[in-house]
Amino acid sequence: MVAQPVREDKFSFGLWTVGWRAVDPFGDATRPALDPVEAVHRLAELGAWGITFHDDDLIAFGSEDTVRQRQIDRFRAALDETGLVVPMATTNLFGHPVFKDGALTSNDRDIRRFALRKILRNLDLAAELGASTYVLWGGREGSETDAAKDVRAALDRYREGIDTVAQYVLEQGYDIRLALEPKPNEPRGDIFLPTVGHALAFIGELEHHEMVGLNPEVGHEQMAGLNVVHGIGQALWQGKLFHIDLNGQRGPRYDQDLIFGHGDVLSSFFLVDLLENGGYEGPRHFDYKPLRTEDGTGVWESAAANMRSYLLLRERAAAFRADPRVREALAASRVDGLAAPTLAEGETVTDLVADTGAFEDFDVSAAAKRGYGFAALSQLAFEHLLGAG
Ligand SMILES: [Mn+2]
Repeated sequence: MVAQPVREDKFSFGLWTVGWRAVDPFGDATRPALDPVEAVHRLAELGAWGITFHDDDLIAFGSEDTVRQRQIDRFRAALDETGLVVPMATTNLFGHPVFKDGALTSNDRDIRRFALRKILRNLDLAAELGASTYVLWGGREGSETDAAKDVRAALDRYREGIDTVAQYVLEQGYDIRLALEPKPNEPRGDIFLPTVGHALAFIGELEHHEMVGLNPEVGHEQMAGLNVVHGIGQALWQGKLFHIDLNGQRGPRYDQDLIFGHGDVLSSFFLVDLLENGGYEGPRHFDYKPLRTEDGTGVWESAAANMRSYLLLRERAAAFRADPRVREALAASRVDGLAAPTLAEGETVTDLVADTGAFEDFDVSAAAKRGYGFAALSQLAFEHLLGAG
């Protein structure tokens, strides 16, 4: 019997996920609009802990101040009633036609200034609602033709934009960290900061790099054909996993935003194992889209399915780690051996050169013959994943 989701699991959902009306490039909406207040209540009933939003998910673009305030008040009242928290917020810098050539990297300076103001206004709201992470996904930051962009200038402006937002957070004294979300393509033909690796390298160039990390999305790395477990592992290693978007994706194709686990299930298993054992304590945030075929019932069933998938995988990963056969297989595969530094304590490179056992007298053919037993280890993981462990 799988555990039911509880607040301590830190499951959160974007308002735009359950609220997606299923408009796609080929067809109209298949579902009516969802009131954010209803989303808060339904998610709380299902056992979620948090809800996140883009400014425009909560308040329609261009709303008058009184309308905006009324929406915020209704939303806040629903949060107070249910105890749901807002751990993260973000800005929609992709929906309105004004952002068709990007926001922070639009060739049009006035649009870049407008985009910054749009971010700062929603940052104030995020702080007011208690968010500790502010995500920046640059969906329109990119191009379809290399003639359209000076990439180095675009990165200068991208850096300037993030530095300006970080400066504002510091000046306002907000307890908020920024998290960049990489994606290789869609909606732009090519998006800047396409992968975890690109974004990590970019962060190193920022003035306030210490307060900027990542919000990687499972499907986005997989769209680029990359191993998301390795990407998340490196983000953790660099202390930059500030937030995460969990979902499913079947290889390099359009962004599917499937239910978590409904894409590469083995990768999902190892990802949960990593998150649970790798020191990540942030939200388990689902950025998925209920299938276009679903009605209202299907929307909430799919929301529950994300949490259930995570809990099942967490249970299977724990069983995998606790199995004595797995421990033996890990030892036989020398997985722990990788944790031992390659040079001895105090050993210098000169000492290494003087060590004939490391080279001149090293039995290369014997070492080359030894198998690693990874097949057996991998099969044990697979069997635990299927509940056969
Ligand atoms: Mn996605």
